[in-house]
Amino acid sequence: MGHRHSTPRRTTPDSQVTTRSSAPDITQPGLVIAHFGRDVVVEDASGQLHQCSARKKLGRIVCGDRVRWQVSGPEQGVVTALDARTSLLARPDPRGEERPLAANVDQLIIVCAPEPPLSEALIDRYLVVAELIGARPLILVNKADLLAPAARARLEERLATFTRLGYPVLFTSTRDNAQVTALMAHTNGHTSILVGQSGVGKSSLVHLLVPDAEIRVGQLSVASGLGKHTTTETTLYHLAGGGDLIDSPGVRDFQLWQATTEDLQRGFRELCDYQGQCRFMDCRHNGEPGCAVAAAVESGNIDSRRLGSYRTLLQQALLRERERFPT
Ligand SMILES: Nc1nc2c(ncn2[C@@H]2O[C@H](COP(=O)(O)OP(=O)(O)OP(=O)(O)O)[C@@H](O)[C@H]2O)c(=O)[nH]1
Ligand SMILES: [Mg+2]
Ligand SMILES: [Zn+2]
Repeated sequence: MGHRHSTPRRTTPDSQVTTRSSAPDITQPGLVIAHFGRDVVVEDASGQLHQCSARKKLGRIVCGDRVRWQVSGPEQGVVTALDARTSLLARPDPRGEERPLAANVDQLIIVCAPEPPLSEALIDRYLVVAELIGARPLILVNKADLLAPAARARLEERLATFTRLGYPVLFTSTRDNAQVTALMAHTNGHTSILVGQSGVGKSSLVHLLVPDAEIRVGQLSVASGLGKHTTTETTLYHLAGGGDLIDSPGVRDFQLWQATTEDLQRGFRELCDYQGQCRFMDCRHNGEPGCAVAAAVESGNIDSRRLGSYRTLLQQALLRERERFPT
């Protein structure tokens, strides 16, 4: 593949291209704060945004990626290299193909609310993803202001299984500053992504946690040339207290189209404790005789709803494996 240097230098006298930090052909480090197909918005070391195209061989570059890039015009550039990722969060498109969504995330904030109705099965699926990419999960119940005490107690009871498994559960309301401050203690110093159904309040939380979010959105729409920016795209913001927060567009449903049976056994944390204790070495905890997990459900050590959720996902994974390797 031939090299393509010698980006034409603009000759306009007032052009920014001649300043040192934006001199062409000098590779600089950058952080991807938004992506639109093959185009990305890269933030340079001084916080300036540049719309960049990415070389095809680099694959899909996403929000949170650290890259090397070069100026190719005023506020424009080309990404030339992609740094190694510590994690990659992907989400299947409607055809079941994985699309990377965000990179280098260390905390997955699973946002739920009383409205739209909360789904434990959806939380289970997000928890599997968090376990698999090695991100710390945080279950957030937003719009807590809508909950009367009795309804709140019922919801806490429904979520107690997650707490018992060691997953933090936090109630918040964007109508209550103290609760937003409590959330900051969890986000400071981390690269977190907010995920969950549409309308649970992810973007509203971002606007409270990131005071200059509005300004950022304005800069981003200028840099991307796409006009008014909406949460149809994933966007990274810097937190005042250190760390980053990524807002992602809401989902109606989130399926684990690529998870293997092994992934599921790793993704359901409580199953790992029974590894090697079943009669069969390759027990899938799906009704086999002498299954230690089934015994743990009987004795109340494993939640039967969680096992049911695991088995539903297992059936889907087995079906896919059969389709892929027909006998
Ligand atoms: N009562 C109440 N309403 C809230 C709260 N947080 C957000 N809302 C409202 O919920 C609606 C949806 O909020 P968004 O922040 O747009 O939700 P989102 O999760 O970003 O939705 P998508 O971008 O579609 O995924 C808005 O009308 C908010 O004002 C809250 O804590 N309490
Ligand atoms: Mg939103
Ligand atoms: Zn078993």
